Amino acid sequence: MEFHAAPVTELTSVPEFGMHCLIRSKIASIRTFGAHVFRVVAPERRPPSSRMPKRLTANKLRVRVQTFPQYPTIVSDAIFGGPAADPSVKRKELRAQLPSEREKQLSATELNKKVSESAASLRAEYKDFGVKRFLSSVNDPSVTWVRQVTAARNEKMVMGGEPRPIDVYYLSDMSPRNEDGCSRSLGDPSCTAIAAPVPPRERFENPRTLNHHTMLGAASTYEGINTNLLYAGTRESHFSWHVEDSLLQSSSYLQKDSNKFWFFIPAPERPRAERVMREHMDPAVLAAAGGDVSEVLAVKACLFPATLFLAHGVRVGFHTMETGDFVVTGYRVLHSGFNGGPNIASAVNLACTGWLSYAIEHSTHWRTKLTIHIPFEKLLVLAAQKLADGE
Ligand SMILES: O=C(O)CCC(=O)C(=O)O
Repeated sequence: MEFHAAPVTELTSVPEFGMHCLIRSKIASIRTFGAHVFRVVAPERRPPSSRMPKRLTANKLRVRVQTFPQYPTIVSDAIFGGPAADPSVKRKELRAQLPSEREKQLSATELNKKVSESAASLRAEYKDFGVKRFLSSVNDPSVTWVRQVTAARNEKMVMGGEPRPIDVYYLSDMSPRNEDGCSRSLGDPSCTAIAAPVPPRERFENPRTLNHHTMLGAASTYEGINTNLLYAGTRESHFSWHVEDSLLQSSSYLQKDSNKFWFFIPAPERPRAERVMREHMDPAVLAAAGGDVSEVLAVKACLFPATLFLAHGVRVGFHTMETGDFVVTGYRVLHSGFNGGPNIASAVNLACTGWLSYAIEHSTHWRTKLTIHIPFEKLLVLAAQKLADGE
């Protein structure tokens, strides 16, 4: 079985009133393939880029520090021939069993230096870097945490083998500058109740306008959901398997430079994919998550190789994202991927009425848990009002 290619529609321009109509026209394709790609071929037709926030030289940036090969922790010991977890041993809570999200505060100068050192080490060590190398390095046993039991019968994690992982820096989830005038970012002057007039062209041409016409356009501001965030990728930086908050659709636009590589699991394949994860996940981790795979996924630390799903009969989509591509993932579509080198992407969530059934399911599942609850009932009423007003 092979990855299926996500379908690509070539565009000669971004439609004046945003892309939501185009996206809606491809809903069936998104459901089948997990994602649909809109490629704005001509550079001069592409929307203007969102820009990184201005910063003073002294300002520190919050940078995610990853490794290549990645630290996997949540696969079953059985994968590497280890003993099964001992149920009598005291376990930590879920987050403590997963790789700690390493972060560093770096100035732009420090970051640039680290990124070039990292790229040089990676080039020296992995000349053949690409999709194949990435997939074979996910859950590489030489960088696997091994469980050890202390005298007090507690469990601790130590690194197995003699790993030589290289630090990789990912500047992700960055709020862009507000000057775009799309009124969706906190602090944007037009985010106030009485918005300052903004030239329509500026709005419509910007990738951030994607959700102005979707149900989320009527929602209050949820930073990173209906405001876009920027992702400054570096060689070998990755994003783990996850679904979007509130099971929303996502749209990621590659503004410039190196390719981003994506894997998608279409929504109908989700139960099968969850079964594969459940079977290969460390039982202790799963137990800490109350047996709920979505709880583990929510921590965004799952690094199963996409080929594992393929090998178990799950349909998996793949796409090599180029500059000018909008990758739109469907509701509740699991996706993961990595960056081939330095690049900048801008991503935002969106929701059409098809989202409602997912919103109900999501709120039922997460009702008692700490997460963002988008008041979908209110959005439904607002959407109905808009319709009644002929908008
Ligand atoms: O580019 C990234 O790191 C995250 C991509 C993603 O998951 C999305 O845009 O939905």
